[in-house]
Amino acid sequence: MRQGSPRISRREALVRGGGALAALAFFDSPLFAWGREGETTISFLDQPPAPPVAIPNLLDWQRLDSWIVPNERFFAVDHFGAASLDAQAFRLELGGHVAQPRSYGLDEVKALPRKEVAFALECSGNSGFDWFQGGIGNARWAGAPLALVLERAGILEQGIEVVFYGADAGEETVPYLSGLGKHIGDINLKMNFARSMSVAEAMDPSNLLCYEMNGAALPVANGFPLRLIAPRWYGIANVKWLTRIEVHDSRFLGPFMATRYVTVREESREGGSVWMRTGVGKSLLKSMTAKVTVKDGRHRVYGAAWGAPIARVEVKIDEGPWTAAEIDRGREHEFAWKFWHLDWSSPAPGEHQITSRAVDTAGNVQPAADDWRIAKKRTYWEANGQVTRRIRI
Ligand SMILES: Nc1nc2c(c(=O)[nH]1)N[C@H]1C(S)=C(S)[C@@H](COP(=O)(O)O)O[C@H]1N2
Ligand SMILES: [Mo]
Repeated sequence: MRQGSPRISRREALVRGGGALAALAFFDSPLFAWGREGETTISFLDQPPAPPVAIPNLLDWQRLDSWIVPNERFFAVDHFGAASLDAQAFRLELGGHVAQPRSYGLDEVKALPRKEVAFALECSGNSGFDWFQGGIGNARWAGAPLALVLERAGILEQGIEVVFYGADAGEETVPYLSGLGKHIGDINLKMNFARSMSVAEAMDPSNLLCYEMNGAALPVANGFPLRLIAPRWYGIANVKWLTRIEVHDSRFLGPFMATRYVTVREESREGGSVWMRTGVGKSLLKSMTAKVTVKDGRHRVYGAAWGAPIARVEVKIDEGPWTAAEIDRGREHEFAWKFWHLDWSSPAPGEHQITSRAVDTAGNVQPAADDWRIAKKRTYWEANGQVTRRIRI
C-alpha cells in the first residue's frame, strides 16, 4: 500500500465490488490488507536490537500490512555505496564469448517484450544476526527477459558462465601467495561488484533485466536504472546498477562468489566428516511469524513463507502440535511470499512461544534450529532455520 492511499478493509472491498470477480481482483491487488478491521497487535517480547550497520528500511514484521512492500519502504543493501547513473547516458554492454557483442541503451531494453514477476527478495544474511530480521521485501518487478538478449547475442560453445557487473566498485584485498603458500603480502585492487550464474541458470525464463519496481522506475537504492531480477535466488544474485554482462569460458571466482558469500558447514560422513564450502545462491525454504493480534478476545497469528514452492505452513505454540495455517495470499504467484494466519483459540495468560515451519511441494520441511543443516553451519548466511517468537498474553 502506498503511503497516503486509502486503506480499504477486506469486507468493505467485498461489499463495494459486489461480486466474486471483484473479490478476486481485490485479493490480487497490492492493496490486499493483512488483518482484521480494528484488531490490536500484541508486541513480541523478542524485538531485534538496533542494527550496527546502516541497512535502510529493514522490514518491521509487526507493522507489515500489505502484500507488496512500497518502494519507499523497501530495504536496500549495498557494499560500495549506491551508483548514481544517468538514464540518458546509460549503456548495458553485452560481450565475451558471444557471436554478437552489442550494447543496449535503456530505451532499447524497454522496447523488448515486457514481463512482470512478483518476487520476495531476501538478503542471504537475513536472520543471520539478532538485529537482522527484516532484510526482505515482496515487490512486482518488470523488465525484459534476460534469455532473449542472451539468445540474440548467441552464446558460443566455450561459454559456460554469465557474469553480471554492477557500476559500483570498491577495493578488494587479494592475498599474494608464493607457490608453496607462503604469504608474501596483499594487493588491493579496485573491482566492480559482480556475480555470476551458469549459462543454464542465466537462461531461466524468469530472469529479468528489470527497470521497474511496483509500477515505477527502480529507486536509486534498488538499482536505477537497470538490475538483474533472478527469482528464487538470494538478494546477492540480483545485481543492481547492471551495466555489463559477459560470457566467460571458465568459472568466475570474484569475491562475491568465492570468498565473501560462502557458507561453511561440517557434514558427517562414514568414518569422519567433510567441510562443505558452498556459494550462496538459490534461496532456501523459510517462514516467519510476523505478528499476533487480538480482536474481541480472539487471537490470531500471522506470518509469511517464501524461498521455495510452498505447499503448507504449520505453527507450533509452546509444546503443542504442529497445526496447519491458512494461506491467505500469494499462492498464485510462484516467487512471491505467501501470507498465512492461524486462529489461536483461548491462549492461557502468560508467556508463550510461537514457531512456524514451511513445507515445500517436494515435501522438504524448513529445518529446526537444532537440525544439522543449521547447527553445523559455521557462517551466518542462509539462515533459514525455524524462527521462534516469544509473547506474553
Ligand atoms: N551492484 C550491486 N548489486 C547488489 C548489491 C551490491 O552491493 N551491488 N547488493 C546485493 C545484496 S547483498 C542484496 S541483499 C540485494 C538487495 O537488493 P535491494 O537493495 O533492492 O533490496 O542487492 C544485491 N545486489
Ligand atoms: Mo544481501
